[in-house]
Amino acid sequence: MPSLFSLLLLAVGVTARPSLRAGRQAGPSKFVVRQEVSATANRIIPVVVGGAQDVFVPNVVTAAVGDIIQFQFSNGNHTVTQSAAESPCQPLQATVATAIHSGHIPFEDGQTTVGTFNMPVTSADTMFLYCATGPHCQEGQVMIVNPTNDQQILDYANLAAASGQSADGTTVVGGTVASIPLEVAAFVPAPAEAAAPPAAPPAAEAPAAETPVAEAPAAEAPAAEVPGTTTTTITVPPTEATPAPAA
Ligand SMILES: [Cu+2]
Repeated sequence: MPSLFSLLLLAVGVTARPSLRAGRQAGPSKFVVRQEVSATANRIIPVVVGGAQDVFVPNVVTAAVGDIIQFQFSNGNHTVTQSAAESPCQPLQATVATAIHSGHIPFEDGQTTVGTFNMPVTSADTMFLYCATGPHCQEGQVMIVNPTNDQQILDYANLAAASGQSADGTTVVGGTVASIPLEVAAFVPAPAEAAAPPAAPPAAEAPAAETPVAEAPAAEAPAAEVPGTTTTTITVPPTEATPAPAA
């Protein structure tokens, strides 16, 4: 009896899996791109690079030969660089001269155009891509074109996370660097950082009441990882002696 019951459980487990998978694919709208992209060729497939998070969206694309993947570079400074499957975060360019590399393409607050890298798909082979900026690759900024199974992107991301450091590509290869107007881009830029705080206030006491507007958004700005963008908005009064009664 127990064995029959466990057999039943097994059967249920087996049949449940496909529907789980289907549910996953049907999930967020960004993955709809993947489903629509399988049949015909000669389409432009947008992929957003960076933004509020250092990722590719979507990070799995099924493309036909003749399609063009248009990487649209959002906030930060990123690349699209091809690696071998087993060597994430390392440029395949080092051994294969035709391997993809976009170069570094930034997006800064206030930009009205968006840098793009238009990559024609010339082969149906699986292609492994990463961002070569800083630790972005280790942090998960990787993607796959034409994966052979659903697990591949996870394996690639895990391998990337375990890799030591990224290496940069050297030459822009495999696509065209261009730009599009921001209003037709596939993303809304991350909120601009608060404007630089006003020059040092002459009086130490006055500004406290005047500045509540400037302080709130600055703390929320998600740009902690962007190199060279240190916003020091917290104005600490010179006097430290403030015996706080609270523990
Ligand atoms: Cu990046």
